[in-house]
Amino acid sequence: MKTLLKGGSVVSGSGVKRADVLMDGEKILRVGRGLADAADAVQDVSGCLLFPGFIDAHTHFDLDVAGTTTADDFYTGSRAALRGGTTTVIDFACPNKGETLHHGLELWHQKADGRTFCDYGFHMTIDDWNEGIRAELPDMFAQGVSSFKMYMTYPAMMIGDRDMYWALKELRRLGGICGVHCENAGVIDGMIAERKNSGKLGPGSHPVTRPPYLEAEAVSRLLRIAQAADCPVVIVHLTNHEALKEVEHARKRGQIVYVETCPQYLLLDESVYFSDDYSTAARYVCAPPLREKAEQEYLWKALRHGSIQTVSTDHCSFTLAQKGMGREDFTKIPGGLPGVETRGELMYSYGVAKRKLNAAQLCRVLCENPARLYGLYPRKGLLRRGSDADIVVYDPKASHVIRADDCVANVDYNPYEGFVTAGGIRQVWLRGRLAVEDGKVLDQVPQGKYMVRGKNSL
Ligand code: DUC
Ligand code: ZN
Repeated sequence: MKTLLKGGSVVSGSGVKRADVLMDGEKILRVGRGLADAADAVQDVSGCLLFPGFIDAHTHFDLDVAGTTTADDFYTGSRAALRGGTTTVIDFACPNKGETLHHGLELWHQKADGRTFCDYGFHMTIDDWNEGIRAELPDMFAQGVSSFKMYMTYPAMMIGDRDMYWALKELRRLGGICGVHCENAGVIDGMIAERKNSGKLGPGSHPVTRPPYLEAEAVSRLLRIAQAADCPVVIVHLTNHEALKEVEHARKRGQIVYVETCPQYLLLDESVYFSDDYSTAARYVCAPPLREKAEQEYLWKALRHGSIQTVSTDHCSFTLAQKGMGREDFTKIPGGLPGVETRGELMYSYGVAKRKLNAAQLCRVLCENPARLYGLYPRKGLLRRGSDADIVVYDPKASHVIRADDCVANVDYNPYEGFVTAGGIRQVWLRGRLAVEDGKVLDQVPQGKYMVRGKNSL
């Protein structure tokens, strides 16, 4: 079955050009003009932009956090992703300390296989370092896991400087890439204890105890460790200009450093934590926290200049009832925000329509760069002959208001409630099948495939 999307403009990381797209089964057969004769079915997408399916390289579905489990599992989270134009997610497999990487991978396959509406892959969390884990790494690559994650905070997952150094050295040898959560755990612990001792237990203490300079310190330390290991790294969910400065220093020294940020750091700010209403404040608790409003423009500028390469969501959703767990103690609020359903429209609306990010730059940060960085390119991340026919048909003339009630993620609030979009997603095609139309997920049964990923080519 050959389907033609006719009359649109195809967006790539290098520009926008008028072209039709002919799909044949799961793949793109041709991109060009005058292809109608070859098609069995034609869809008129005049006036629309055709993006490669968005890739969200940072989700947490079905993850146990702070004594509870994320509201979205692979079924609900990936359905929300697809509705938001994300045709591939890369989630973080997370073995507990003491467990093997293979156990973590098997567990994540159990959570995701047959239950995921979009295509998916896994990063592997390294929260221990020993000869057993070293020996497991080659088989991770063989099983399509070419990217890893380490934490410099959270006692359950953090790994010390020495082990991080050894792990990075080994990843360098094997050609892997590692994302790192950068915050200074020790000083944050000290600040939390002080806050608790003085009886300041509300959500307003959350940003105060995780200041931006302690993120910058961890970025700086990580980058020196990466220098010692001679290994490229990814700073995940970077939030502020001091942390960016540390990245610039390392790049000047000749290091390869990739940076990810998230819509919440581009569009929301810390003022929400100081609301008198607990529920209003708690719903925004995530780590690192939202920052001062002034930080947003630094991040947008870095996106325009290409010093930030990817925008992912860190989707880690909890219902308001779950967020209620920290009413007496802010450290018990499960950390994380939903975002997988709204990233594409928000980034177009507030980046392209309002902040001089152009469509090609948007394509780079949502599609092409994550595809290259995480070994999915050229199967994903671009629209050309032979690539998967994952396509977002974006109508720049549409507009709607973001409302939790309209969303399908399994969560009863939306951090972007009331935000107005510039344009909207009209259709989402997943490997040649129309999967979403006008906000409705058409697939009744999960169709997502596990992606065996190769190595970084960014
Ligand atoms: N930060 C969060 O807020 N939640 C999940 C993991 C993370 O790093
Ligand atoms: Zn995360």
